[in-house]
Amino acid sequence: MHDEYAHIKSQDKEIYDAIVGEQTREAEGLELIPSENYVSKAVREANSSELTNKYSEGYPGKRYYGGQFYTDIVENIARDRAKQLFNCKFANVQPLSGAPANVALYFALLEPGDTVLGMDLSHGGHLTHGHPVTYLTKIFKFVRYKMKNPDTGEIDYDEMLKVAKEHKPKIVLAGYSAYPRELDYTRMSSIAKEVGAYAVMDVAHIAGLIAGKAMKNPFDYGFDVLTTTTHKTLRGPRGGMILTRESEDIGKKIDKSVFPGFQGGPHMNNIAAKAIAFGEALHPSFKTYAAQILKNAKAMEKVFKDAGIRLIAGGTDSHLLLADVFGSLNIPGKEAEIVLDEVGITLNKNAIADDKRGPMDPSGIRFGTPAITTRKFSEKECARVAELMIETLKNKDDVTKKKAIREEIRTMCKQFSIPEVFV
Ligand code: DSN
Repeated sequence: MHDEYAHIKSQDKEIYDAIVGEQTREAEGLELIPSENYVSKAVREANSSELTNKYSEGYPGKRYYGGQFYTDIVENIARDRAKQLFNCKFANVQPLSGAPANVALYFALLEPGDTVLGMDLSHGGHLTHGHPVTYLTKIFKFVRYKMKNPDTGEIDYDEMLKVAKEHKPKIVLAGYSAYPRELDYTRMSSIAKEVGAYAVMDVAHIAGLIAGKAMKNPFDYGFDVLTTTTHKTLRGPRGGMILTRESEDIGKKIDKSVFPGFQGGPHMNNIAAKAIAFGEALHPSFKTYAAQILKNAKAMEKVFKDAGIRLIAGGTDSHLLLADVFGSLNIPGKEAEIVLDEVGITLNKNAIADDKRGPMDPSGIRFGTPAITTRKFSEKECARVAELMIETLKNKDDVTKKKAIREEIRTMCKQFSIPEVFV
């Protein structure tokens, strides 16, 4: 099993041990962090290929260094597959991850001092959507909209329009890292048009669900730009990407902003891995995978609801759930994360809407189904995992009970080993 790392083993024992440790942790535990997944062996092979040796500043056909015959092939394929997946006309596949993709996009479309209208961070927005700890807030202005009611998840579109009219943003931004509902894209893009802004969505969390046609594609409802990571539901290597529905003009600005505006040489090994993952996502089986992610999340939602545990937004339309464990079980998010880790379930503590507790020990936990669905869990196993989560939390000090749960999870993991081939 570990022979694939024979060279690391003979050369660098410390790193070898850490890699094998991680390999075992992933094999023997359940990954419920909704932004994580398992990639295919083909994706991992591309990531460790000779392409890591090559500098390729520029774009296919227009590079600054020689020797680009094969890198151009790889990047063109990645771009074409991305456009096909998201039904759009332009793709830049060079962003090193989601945060750099968002920063490059802001600099492509905005001037210093311009305004972005995004989701309130405590209601599910992301750091790069204007958290005060980021440098972005020194350059651009960020104004907010929220959910109207955290128990239904409905976005306050009237407030969004009001704030948009008042602040005249250049970007109306959708897309969240802790919000589980479908959006009214038509309403959002019309608000953007009304104030002369670009409608942009950071689809990082749900990119695979859009590509797999399990959730709506914002481009079909008037959105101009999507940014994303490639490693969450899309099940590719860690990385980012920017897509635009039509405009050649925006595309040119984005290319210039990613390179030379913001990044240096693209990571061509990673772009090859993206191309392979996009190829997998174009395969018909990916639609089945995406649909199953949603069914599995619904199965977990039912168990939590039946147990009377409050779910933010009242449940989920996507791959993720956010449970108010402090409000419902009097267990802080941090403790819940630790206790569940002890039985082999990895998830993350997370702030809930208008959380009274601090970000390092918030009221909620966030979890989801992309990785366990890759493992071929169906609704039955997901419901059982949800039951085990609740049982663990309710018996957090019962060592014997937790040991039994750990064993049950180990057995499930053996039965559903992590696959290496998806198509
Ligand atoms: N860290 C990612 C997540 O877990 O949602 C977002 O960048």
